[in-house]
Amino acid sequence: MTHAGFAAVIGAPNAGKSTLTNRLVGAKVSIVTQKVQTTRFPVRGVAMHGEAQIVLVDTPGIFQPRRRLDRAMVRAAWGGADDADAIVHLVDAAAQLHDAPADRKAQADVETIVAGLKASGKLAILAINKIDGVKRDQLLALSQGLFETGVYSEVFLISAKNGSGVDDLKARLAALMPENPWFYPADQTADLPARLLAAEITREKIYLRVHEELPYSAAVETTAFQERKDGGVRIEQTIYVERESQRPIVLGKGGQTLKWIGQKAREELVELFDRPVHLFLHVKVDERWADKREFYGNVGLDFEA
Ligand SMILES: Nc1nc2c(ncn2[C@@H]2O[C@H](COP(=O)(O)OP(=O)(O)OP(=O)(O)O)[C@@H](O)[C@H]2O)c(=O)[nH]1
Ligand SMILES: [Mg+2]
Repeated sequence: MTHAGFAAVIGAPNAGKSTLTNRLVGAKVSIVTQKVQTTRFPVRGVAMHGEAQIVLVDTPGIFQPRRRLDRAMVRAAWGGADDADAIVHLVDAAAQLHDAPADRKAQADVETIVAGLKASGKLAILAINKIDGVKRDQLLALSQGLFETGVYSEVFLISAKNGSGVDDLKARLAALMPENPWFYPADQTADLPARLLAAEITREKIYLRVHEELPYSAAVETTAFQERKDGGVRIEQTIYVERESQRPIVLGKGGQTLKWIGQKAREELVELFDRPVHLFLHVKVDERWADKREFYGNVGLDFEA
């Protein structure tokens, strides 16, 4: 008898949700950077465990929204949890134990999530992440404190980065999947359309390269995706930034930064699509890209959230 279901991974920005999703799937399905609010819309990844198929739903971080895009992201994250057979609340252990401004923000976000879970009446699995960076004895107090909120059925201590504890979590998720035929072929790992996946990969390289200078204000759109006669693919993408002053940041001196971004993205795309890729990047300034309806529809976000 086969089992299949959805497991949503929710948590504060930067908790490691995408890293965990990729680790559970065993392939890169969602982009990862050191920046908060990297994931902008729910991304599915398919993990197999024996006869069980676990469709992971990596979600945007849940935080105090200010702009339209923020609200849509947070709405989408809770939506992912609503529809799931299992919810994993991923908590960054280090952020809970430290006291920098970013850590305090993360702590407030965790409180909001606990309150949201309480209101939903659903029990979640608490997964305390990044245990590679904290002392063992601190973890005990942390997990006890969180468990006492009453919104969790169980606790796992994991490191999404080095894999510690992740197999146990995977086995548990598999056991929670209801009887169902598989939703995806057993060898499929991702379900984002190629154009969107290609745009995400370029966005990841932008963040990795210019994360300090560029806040959350870049978007990437694939404008052309053409199969070529030689078996390769020609991809054209537009990088949107919000201010004229950000264009030179993305371009870099003599175009060096954009060149690096293009090279790194192309290397990954070649591997992903397993054929030659010709990638062309353009930079456009559009103050209002984050307020355009099409952008939301294209990635499955609710414009009116
Ligand atoms: N030390 C350590 N770092 C981790 C671990 N898991 C993730 N990270 C790092 O944490 C950062 C954020 O990881 P992501 O997977 O992008 O986090 P996220 O929760 O998806 O973030 P958003 O999409 O922005 O909400 C990256 O720099 C990861 O390498 C872990 O187990 N240990
Ligand atoms: Mg993410």
